[in-house]
Amino acid sequence: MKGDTIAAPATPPGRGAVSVIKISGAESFSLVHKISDVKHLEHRRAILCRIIHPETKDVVDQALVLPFKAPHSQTGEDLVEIHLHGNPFLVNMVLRLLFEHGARPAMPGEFTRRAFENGKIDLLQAESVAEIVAAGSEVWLRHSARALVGEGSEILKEIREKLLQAAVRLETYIEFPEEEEPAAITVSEIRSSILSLKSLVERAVQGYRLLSRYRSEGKVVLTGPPNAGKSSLLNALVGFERVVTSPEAGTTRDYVEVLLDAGGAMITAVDTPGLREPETPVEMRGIDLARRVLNESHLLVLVLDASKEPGEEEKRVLDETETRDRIIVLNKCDLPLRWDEKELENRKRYKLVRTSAITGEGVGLLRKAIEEFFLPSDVPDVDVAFVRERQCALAEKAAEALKKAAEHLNSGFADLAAAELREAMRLLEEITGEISTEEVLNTIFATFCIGK
Ligand SMILES: Nc1nc2c(ncn2[C@@H]2O[C@H](COP(=O)(O)OP(=O)(O)OP(=O)(O)O)[C@@H](O)[C@H]2O)c(=O)[nH]1
Ligand SMILES: [Mg+2]
Repeated sequence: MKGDTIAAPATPPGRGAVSVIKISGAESFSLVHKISDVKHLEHRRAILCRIIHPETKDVVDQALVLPFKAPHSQTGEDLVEIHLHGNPFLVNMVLRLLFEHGARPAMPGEFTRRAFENGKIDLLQAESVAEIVAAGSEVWLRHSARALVGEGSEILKEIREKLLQAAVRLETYIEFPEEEEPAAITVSEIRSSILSLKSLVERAVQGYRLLSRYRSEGKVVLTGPPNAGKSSLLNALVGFERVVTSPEAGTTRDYVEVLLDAGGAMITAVDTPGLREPETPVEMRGIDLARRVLNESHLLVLVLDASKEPGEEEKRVLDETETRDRIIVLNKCDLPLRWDEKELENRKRYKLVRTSAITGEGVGLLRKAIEEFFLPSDVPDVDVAFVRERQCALAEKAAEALKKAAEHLNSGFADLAAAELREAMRLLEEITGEISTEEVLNTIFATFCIGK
């Protein structure tokens, strides 16, 4: 129910310096009075108090209470944050007290949903809250933060206003052609303004497509023929012996994931079984799984044995991974080179690196190449920061409507053009949530976690 007072932990479960519980709704202040010794709650004034069990009078914790009076709170309702010591039993005890005295558990994303429904933020901003929490890299964090502070929303609003003006001018022109300036000027002016708005929207979509690769933690998979030194390289990358290596081809049977901390991003590196004609059912299963992981990854490190004459197996993996973002590694470069490097240089790749997992040569370069892939130095500059596929799908439709509007103007159908402009406006309003349905909102907020 909309008017209920809701409560939920705002910090992840576990032990730490503090855990925060959030309460929002008309009863929040009176609930805090019930479970604490606080006499007076004042907007934005933090108070150190005792949480006291209302029936047994036991002291539960010493806590910091931070009240916000409606409408000047995150949700636009009365809201209180209780900062407890970070212990999961404590959080549960206090939540239980709140639930026993009138609050109910918040649903996923319910605080943000209330903020949206009470006009504190628009839908683009609400979705960016979820993206900030889920971001797997600094690049995505920065992008989502731009959306959160409303940069995208403001520009979308401006675009809508301009479209509205254009539509109004067109409609006046349709009804009273004689009152407008010379028709040719009006139409061509409107047309060029529509086209520039269209490219603004398209640029935002392109920016999203380029950047969304950095949304979640990066995944890099080491692949290649058996015995090329994939596992040895993974060990060299993490700096200790994490996986078994041996001169025998087919040593690695399962894939193994490790986390690499790349400064601005967490990257999962995955060692996989060598790709070849499997000799046993177990190996076949392992290779199947490896291919699945390979398909889910953002980047491949294709490891080749530099000391071995390239054969069919090598050619096959080079061809098979041609369409993927990949770093080609010539490993075992401490041994005599049996490869024609020219041939490799002609192959499509992100980088070509020579390494020796034994001496450590080139391992630093490989690590740097992986990090650079996940932490781009030149992030595309966009005016509107879209953070979700939903927003882009609507924006693409809006750009399509604008394209049609311009075409109609070209063919002299001003009324059809005006209708397309209205359609584009409606689509943009869906992005920011001026128009929304219960169903759409339910889907969006279900992806949030509880307490947000
Ligand atoms: N000289 C030399 N030997 C290496 C190098 N890297 C790996 N080796 C050796 O090559 C053999 C195979 O290494 P692994 O790391 O097990 O190779 P892999 O690609 O994981 O092999 P599979 O798991 O069987 O597909 C081992 O005996 C390693 O010691 C290197 O850079 N130089
Ligand atoms: Mg291996």
